[in-house]
Amino acid sequence: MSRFIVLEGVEGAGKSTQVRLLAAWLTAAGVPHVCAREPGGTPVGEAIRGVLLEARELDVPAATELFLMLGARAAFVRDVVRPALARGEVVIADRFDFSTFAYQGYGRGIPLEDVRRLNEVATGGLRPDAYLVLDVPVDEGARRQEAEGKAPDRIEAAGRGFLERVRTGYLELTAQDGRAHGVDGRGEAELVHDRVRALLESLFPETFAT
Ligand code: T5A
Repeated sequence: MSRFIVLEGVEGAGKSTQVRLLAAWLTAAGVPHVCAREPGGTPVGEAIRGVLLEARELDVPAATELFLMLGARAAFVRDVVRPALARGEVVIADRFDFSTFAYQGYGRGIPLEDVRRLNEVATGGLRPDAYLVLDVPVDEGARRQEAEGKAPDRIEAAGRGFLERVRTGYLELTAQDGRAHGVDGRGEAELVHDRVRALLESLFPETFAT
């Protein structure tokens, strides 16, 4: 049965790692699925990603950042998410609209009601079945990225205060939304995977119970 599952969290929380582990589990279980990241997931989305993240020299106003994120999302919803759900597949997304609420809303300070309203235009009202919000302290995420040797992208380079606001945003968004579930992102990746799996099995047994 089709499901739209989103992994969210601060930088280095382990989203991409958990998407990979989930995909391997679904493949082994014979569950048809697609995985994609945001911003990105489509040719136009990946082009927007290049502007948003890699062009560190650009002075990008917060509203421009918001509109570009949403521009990428509109293509992602139309070309990746809706077709996969229509085929009866599971969609695993590495970030979706909680990222916009947390980064452009809480982080950049754009009023949340404006972000939500504009996001609605990009998604056409499509909502995930569940958000799994991986939580790690900002320092832990930064340590992991450093260990990986990954240079901070334009948004990560906004500084620690910004990332702390983003984390606070995630915690508040999770507490306010019945579809959002906090997952402790600390500990070995396999241990976090066990938590993610147990949660999905309890939420959607018809799709995820093996
Ligand atoms: N953005 C995005 C917005 O501002 N608004 C939006 O609307 C959207 C959609 C995207 C950027 O765009 C912003 C947010 C971001 O700044 P990104 O590269 O897609 O950038 O996202 P990042 O969070 O920066 O990606 P990371 O790869 O850094 O973080 P992940 O995916 O959370 O972490 P992951 O899995 O790659 O792991 C990072 C490192 O930690 C290790 C991994 O092996 C890797 O080396 N690791 C662990 N180490 C120890 N214990 C564990 N449990 C571990 N899990 C992973």
